[in-house]
Amino acid sequence: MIHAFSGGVGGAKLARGLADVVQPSHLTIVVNTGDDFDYLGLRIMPDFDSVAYALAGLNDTERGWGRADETWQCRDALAALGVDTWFSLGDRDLATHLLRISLLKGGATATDAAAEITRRMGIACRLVPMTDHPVNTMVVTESGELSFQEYFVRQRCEPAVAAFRFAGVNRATPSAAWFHTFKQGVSRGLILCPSNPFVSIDPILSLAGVRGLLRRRVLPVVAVSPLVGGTSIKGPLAKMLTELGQRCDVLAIADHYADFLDGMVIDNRDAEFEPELRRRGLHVAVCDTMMVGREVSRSLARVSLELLAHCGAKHAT
Ligand code: FO1
Repeated sequence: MIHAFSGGVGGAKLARGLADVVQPSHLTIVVNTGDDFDYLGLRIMPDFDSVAYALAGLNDTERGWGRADETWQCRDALAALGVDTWFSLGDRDLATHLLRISLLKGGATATDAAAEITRRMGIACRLVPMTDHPVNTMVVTESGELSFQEYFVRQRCEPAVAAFRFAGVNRATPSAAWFHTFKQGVSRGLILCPSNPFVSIDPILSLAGVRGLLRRRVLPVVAVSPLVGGTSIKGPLAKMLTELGQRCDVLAIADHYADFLDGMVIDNRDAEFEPELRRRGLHVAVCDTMMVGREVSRSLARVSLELLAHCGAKHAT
């Protein structure tokens, strides 16, 4: 079994590559739920849905979130009724939210609902929310604390960030749907998708027992850098690093995971950092990480898996 931790957009692209090259029964993708929130009576799980749509081939590749061939009639009709539609739900996307809320209202957990939705979408690998407990990523900014979607969508990531908090994480446990195989030593390794370390991967690492387990070095861990040429392709990572007073390069990512990381995949444009990463004891692969199409996603998945196997072999010796 291979495990991958993922956020939304960037993670979804690698997830699709992994799903193309790993036997489905051997792949578990664990998705951040810190971005999830309730909107118009629906339970929105943006990162989960971004990965699910990508795996099912339903995603809008241009926008990065939501479904392809989307229409917005419901949103526009809501706006005409005077509803503040700061968060756009497309008509096709709504089908997912309606199905999810009906399952949840019927007593399903988030994991149960995810299993049902992925089954109906024809997704063969295991795609699971990190936890069934409520965890809300809060962004501490100069103008106060904001919920993640308030920060990300309503305020377009404009406020400068000072810190992050995962409200509820102390009462949250990882979902058994993935943590059981993870902690039993069944996993051949963990791939950290090229997602934002602060708001996409850290919520998963903060769940009870996860980071502690990784620190015991029970399985190899490879991170695919979310930075390319010292900047983030999409999303606010580069801005966040700067605002937090950190360096904005692949070394910052390596530092972030330093207590358990074995290897890193970096882009050709960051090759100058390879010697320093190796000096820090990491195994490194350098390749094209800009997943502009399915073939690049696949080849990045292959490179990540090879590096993971290499790290695993070193672990064993
Ligand atoms: N992102 C936006 O920038 N604006 C939106 O209106 C928006 C709506 C939306 C609806 C469903 C969904 O699954 C995702 C949506 N996203 C939207 C993306 C999402 O909020 C973020 O990309 C993630 O939370 C960050 O990983």
